Amino acid sequence: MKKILITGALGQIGSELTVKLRDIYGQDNVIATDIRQTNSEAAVNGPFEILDVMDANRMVELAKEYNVDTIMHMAALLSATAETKPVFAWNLNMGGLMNALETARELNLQFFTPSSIGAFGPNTPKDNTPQDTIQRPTTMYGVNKVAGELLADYYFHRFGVDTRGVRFPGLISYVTPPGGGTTDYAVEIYYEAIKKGQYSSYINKGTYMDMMYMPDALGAIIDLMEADPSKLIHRNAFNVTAMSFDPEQLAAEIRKHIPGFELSYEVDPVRQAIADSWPNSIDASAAAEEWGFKAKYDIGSMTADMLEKLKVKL
Ligand code: AKB
Repeated sequence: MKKILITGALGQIGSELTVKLRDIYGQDNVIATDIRQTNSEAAVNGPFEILDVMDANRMVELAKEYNVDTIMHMAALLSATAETKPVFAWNLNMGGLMNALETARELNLQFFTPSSIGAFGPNTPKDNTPQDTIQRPTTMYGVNKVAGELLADYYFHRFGVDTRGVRFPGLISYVTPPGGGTTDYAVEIYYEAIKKGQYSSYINKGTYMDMMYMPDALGAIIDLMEADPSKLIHRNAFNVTAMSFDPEQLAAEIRKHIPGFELSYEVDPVRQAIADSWPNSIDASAAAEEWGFKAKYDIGSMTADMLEKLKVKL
């Protein structure tokens, strides 16, 4: 991994991933692409190109022009948005992925794309969800993610493309807000805690979901991409997680720093149903065994860092 093209580089993961990869591999060796340009660090601090992931020709042309050896496909619609626009979600999530896989096949590139805990469904074992288990998701996002895991496996077995991926839990960061996800409450709560001292959660108390702080997510991507391929048994869908909590537990952590913080509920039935269909906690032992995955942040250290950084930002 020496020269990398990233799709969706101005999204929640992409904006921080681009900056981190530029620190490691050099500013000119990470080509950020997105459907729109902003003045964020990822867009101005190195090569940036406009790319609609539905445009297969431009994707290949850019990969050729910059002579990249790796493609990281991050552009996707998240779970809650996908539920409101299922046909568009299918077209974008699957069309973009196929274009990225084809680009990798044609140019012999290493390939990364994230799957998600959304690839599990209501009949998946809910606690300590195994790496290999039942996957019958009931959301369009989940259908996309399972199909994506299988496609990435297919491109490895059929064409020898060096495809790799993880199943991310909810990702929490103070840099770029997420958009359209089910786990986003766990980011919004920090902003509102600082701004208003209170938060009304659309996810109900007692709803446990896996979460991870962004520095651990970036570390997981880089470690997996650098991992010895002969050690990888699963390749495209490693369970990774750092913690599992419900809104009450997160609020209790926030109160250690903002004692008067108040949490109330206004449950959104759509996002609650999605959350109810996902695991409470997943087992990341395959990632630990095959490429040494280990998260550094827990709910306490993440909350302390989030609040410190957001206080400065806000
Ligand atoms: C979402 O909530 O849609 C994402 C995810 C868990 O994949 N954060």
